[in-house]
Amino acid sequence: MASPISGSTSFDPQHIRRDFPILTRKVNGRPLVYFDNAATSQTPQVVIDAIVDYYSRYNANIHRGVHTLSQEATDAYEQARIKLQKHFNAAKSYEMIFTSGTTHGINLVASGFAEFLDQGDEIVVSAMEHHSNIVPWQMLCEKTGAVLRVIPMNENGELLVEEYEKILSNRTKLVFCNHISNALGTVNPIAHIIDKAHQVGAAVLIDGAQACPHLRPDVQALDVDFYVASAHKMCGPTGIGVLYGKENWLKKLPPYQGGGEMIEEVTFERTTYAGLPHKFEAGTPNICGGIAFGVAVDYLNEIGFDRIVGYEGELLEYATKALHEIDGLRIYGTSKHKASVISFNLKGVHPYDVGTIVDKLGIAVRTGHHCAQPVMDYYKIPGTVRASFAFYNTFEEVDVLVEAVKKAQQMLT
Ligand code: 7TS
Repeated sequence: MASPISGSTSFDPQHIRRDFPILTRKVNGRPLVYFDNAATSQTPQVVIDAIVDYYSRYNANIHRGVHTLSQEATDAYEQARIKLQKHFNAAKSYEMIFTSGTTHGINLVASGFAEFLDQGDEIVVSAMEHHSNIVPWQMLCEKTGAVLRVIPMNENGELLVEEYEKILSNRTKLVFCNHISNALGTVNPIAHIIDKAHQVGAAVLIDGAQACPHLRPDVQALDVDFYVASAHKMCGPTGIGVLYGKENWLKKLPPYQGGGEMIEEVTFERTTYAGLPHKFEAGTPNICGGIAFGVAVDYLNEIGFDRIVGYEGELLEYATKALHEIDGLRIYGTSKHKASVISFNLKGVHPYDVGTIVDKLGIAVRTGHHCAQPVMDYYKIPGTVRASFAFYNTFEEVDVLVEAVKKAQQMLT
């Protein structure tokens, strides 16, 4: 299939690729084709520079020193929090809590909610959650006697919204759903999910790990109670993420960890906690990571999410069509509302074997259950091959993948 002209949305991926040093490397003697962006994205030079600059010029602990370096580091870290506030359109910068990533943010909320749940209360999750949005709620149910309910999905990988509405009742205390599924790429109707949950008085946490690389959520417009994301899927470093929480919820939730910097006053008899956001940020945080996260968000906004989503949509359409043409290839996740994630299998072939062969050809894809075993159980498969695209990928790279999958098929069947 002939590739369409790259940049038909006034987008020049070749120009953008120059920002990413890793994209020039070879793997197994071939140019790297990086299609594992849903696992982690690659890092542009500006973010690498910010990390080097921090450790070269102003590495110091924050919020505790009067010396210049400490003040510079504190300012840069707090500036990053403000960048995140603006990015997510939160009302207050202290509603943005730095975490180590999505998993940490979810666990922080789950552990705090133990105080608000009674026997028989209900927690609702979707059928297409990542394990990090299932296991913490199961642990919470064990601790509190609450019951986990599941929003089912259909063969296309779309949530059954009418079933969700039937599950909701005055017993529902919390609803959790991913904005975009990592295993299927489905973009879920979260505005509707949030609205319906609020009608029965339940709080909602949206897992934005897969959405934030592709779109810019407006937490006030969504009226969401909690929203979590990881920097490493947004061109930032690993080990840093953000939890947005509405001020009233964050005030009510107890701290997740005790330690330095999260207190107002400590005696051996009693401790009073610091205000937001420090109450949830015990100990020395990932200072450099926070600063670099802010730089990554600036970088994405400079490119512009409209352009990112437009171009990735073209890549998705092109790749879907080309892969469909391979006999015996099935794509899982065919919702009309999809991000640039394609999960597929070749008939009679284990996904791991496809992954191994395409790696030999320089292509990075993920294989396995993608930490979403219930999704795999639904389709009665052990896993899939998953190609996930970012704005720095090209149509030519899709062609390389399609040829490699054909080759794998010839070798394995
Ligand atoms: N939620 C979703 C929807 C995810 O896709 C992931 C990571 C997480 C939560 C956890 O994020 P973390 O940054 O705390 O690890 N997903 C994947 C993936 O699809 N392949 O590798 C990691």
